[in-house]
Amino acid sequence: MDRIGAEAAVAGLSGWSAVEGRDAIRKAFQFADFNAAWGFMSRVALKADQMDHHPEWFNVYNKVDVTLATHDAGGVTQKDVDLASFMDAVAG
Ligand code: H2B
Repeated sequence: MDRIGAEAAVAGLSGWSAVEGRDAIRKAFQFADFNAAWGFMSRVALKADQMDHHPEWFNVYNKVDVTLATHDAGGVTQKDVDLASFMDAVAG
């Protein structure tokens, strides 16, 4: 899959930003509590596995910090935009 780059990717997304020093995008999600954060992660995990496209993420209680890049492409592709859009829809 072709690289589109972080800047182009975030232009069409809400709340996502380009990571410094690497072609990747990130967003900090915040939920009401751990239950809501884990529910989000569970739904995203199933989708990510279906897509064979997996997030880098870090969870502390109600916060989930997500970084997306396509490792095979060495940067951001449409797959990252698609997964980011899914995450935004699931997060509500
Ligand atoms: N996830 C992400 N984010 N980027 C990839 O390039 C990628 C992946 N490649 N998940 C997949 C798995 C690949 O390693 C397997 C072998 O299909």
